[in-house]
Amino acid sequence: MNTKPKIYIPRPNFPQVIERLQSHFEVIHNQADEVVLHEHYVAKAAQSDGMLTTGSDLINEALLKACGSLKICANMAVGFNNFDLEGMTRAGVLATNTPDVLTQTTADFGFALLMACARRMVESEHFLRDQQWKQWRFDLLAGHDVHGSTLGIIGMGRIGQAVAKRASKGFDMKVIYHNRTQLPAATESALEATWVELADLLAQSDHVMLVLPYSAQSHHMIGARELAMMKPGAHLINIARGGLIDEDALVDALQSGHLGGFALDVFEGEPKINPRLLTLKRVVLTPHIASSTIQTRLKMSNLAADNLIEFFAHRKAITPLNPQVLEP
Ligand code: 8YV
Repeated sequence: MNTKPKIYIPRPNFPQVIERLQSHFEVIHNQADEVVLHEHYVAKAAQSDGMLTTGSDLINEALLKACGSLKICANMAVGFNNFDLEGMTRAGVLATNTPDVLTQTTADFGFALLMACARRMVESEHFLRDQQWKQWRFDLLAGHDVHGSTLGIIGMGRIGQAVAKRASKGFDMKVIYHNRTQLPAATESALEATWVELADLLAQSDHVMLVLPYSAQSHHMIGARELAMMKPGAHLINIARGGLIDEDALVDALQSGHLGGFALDVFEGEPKINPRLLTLKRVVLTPHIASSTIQTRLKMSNLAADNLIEFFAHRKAITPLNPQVLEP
């Protein structure tokens, strides 16, 4: 008897994608959105041949050890810091992610956070709802211009470039960026973006946006020292991963009056939030939703599903992260 491969999906997902997967696989899913205790998660993964994971589902050495039949983890995310990629490769487990499909949506949201933060939109709404608006004032909730100002982008991959395009073409901003590798001259000129050293980027930018991958090397790359190097009154926006920033240093930099504000879509230890962040006014805090439009999340989910289907049907993948696993 031909048994179907087993796929474990630890978090709720689009019913139509689950249905698609059910026509190829035996699917163990959690549509009820029950909080999965770590040991149950490992136990279910251990019965599976493949998983459809999200950025919150850890695939580490211990899980790989316990899950001998696991052959593929298809992440519904472009980031994959939840994967021990080297461990997966050693264990012969294929890792895939969902690049491209979320680029524009995520860049839109980064820009929305930049505008909301610079123009103090969330704080203004609270002010109004709290019935504090008594009369017009010349400096009422005055923010900082976005158009014509300088945006510093740290990490110039697909999403960074999509943010740069919005900034230079749509808002006439000066765009500087810092990245391990400099973009080809033609791309730089099309984006009107200039590579600078990190220290120069921090010193010159009115707004700094983080769009780089998180790793042991980039952990807390923005700490007290880097924050002090930022222009007084500047804004910091993070749509990458929370662990890039030392959150306590960030709160200190705002409370001292050095920073003008910040906007975070990602947090270290999310969904738990550093309680100090919750007491601040000139900040915008959102629950990791930069890629969250129905259209884009559906594309991400289908791409993760396509990777699973392609792998079990043809031992191939559309967006593999460790393609060496597929080599004979
Ligand atoms: C996801 C993300 O929503 O793609 C990423 O790397 O951060 C987000 O788009 C999140 O990781 C859930 O998978």
